[in-house]
Amino acid sequence: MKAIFKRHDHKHAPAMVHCRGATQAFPERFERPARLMEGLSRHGIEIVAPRDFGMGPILGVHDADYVEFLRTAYSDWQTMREGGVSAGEIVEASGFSLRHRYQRIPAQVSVRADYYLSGGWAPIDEGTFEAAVASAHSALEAATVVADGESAAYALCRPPGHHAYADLAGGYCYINNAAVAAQLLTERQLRVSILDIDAHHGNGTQGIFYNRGDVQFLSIHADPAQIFPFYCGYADERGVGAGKGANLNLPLALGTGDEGFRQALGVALSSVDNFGPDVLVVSLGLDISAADATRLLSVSPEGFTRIGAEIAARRLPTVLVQEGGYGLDHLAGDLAAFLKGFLDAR
Ligand code: Q9C
Ligand code: ZN
Repeated sequence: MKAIFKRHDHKHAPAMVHCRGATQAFPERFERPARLMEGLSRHGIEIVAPRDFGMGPILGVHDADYVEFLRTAYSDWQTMREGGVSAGEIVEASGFSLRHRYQRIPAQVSVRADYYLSGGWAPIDEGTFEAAVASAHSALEAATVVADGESAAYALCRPPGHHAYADLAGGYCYINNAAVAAQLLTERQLRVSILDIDAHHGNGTQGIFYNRGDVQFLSIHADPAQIFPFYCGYADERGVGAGKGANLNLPLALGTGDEGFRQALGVALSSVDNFGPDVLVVSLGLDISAADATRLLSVSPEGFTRIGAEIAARRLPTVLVQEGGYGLDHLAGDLAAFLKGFLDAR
């Protein structure tokens, strides 16, 4: 199995964000890829750079006005007249926007930031757009090599993607890497299931495919009534129109450990069996770890190995897409533990 990562020197690395009047540290850190690469190296996995897929496949999932905002927001923000910001300041949502029956999205970058950035956890700095595009290209490369016949590939995506909707950033996510990969696969006439095992509900991915029957979305996550993204991720969200029945949420009580997670995984994987996909895309969040600072769920290293093995036992061509996981000290060990199960069972 190959891993895909675009080494880059751009700095998508906001230090602090402002949220509800408080200044807080940004947990999705620049150092994460090095820790994840350490996990890959424990299995001797080769890391290659993605091809340049340009913007075409990204615009197959995201709205053009949203992508244009991401591209221009930082430089516009430095020169905006209405906000009185100082040079070098990052772009953040601070006010409100209307998403019901709106008619216009005016040009002021501050107004657009409120519209396109959901809350305080999707700041844009000088390197954000370049990093998000590179991250999506890694997912596209992994999807391409699997569509071309490899049995699996791992995309080391940073920033993560599963909270990004077609026209809305949030939760450290700007471009939805798993969705962009899945869309490429559907264009190769493949039926896709996306299994999201990040600790947070994959609301962006759900939103992108909610009315589609060619992509199934399944998410196991900590109870959204308690944690981000709050507004969706509940069990009664089953899809609409052609997508009716192709969306499955399995929320878990905060603190759920190996056994509870494995039960939910069994339910999700039987649903995958029923759907009968050609390819599986896994949104692989390591923030389900018992060692993660977020302390949402409590999966042990042995639990990760088991999860990897049960996913691999489906014998489906599989695209692994990195999502969350924030404790720098456990990322290598938990990724290596997942891959041990995943690689041994193939
Ligand atoms: N004290 C992913 O795991 N909540 N995103 C921030 C920090 C936002 C998580 C609270 C969580 C977003 C990809
Ligand atoms: Zn998460």
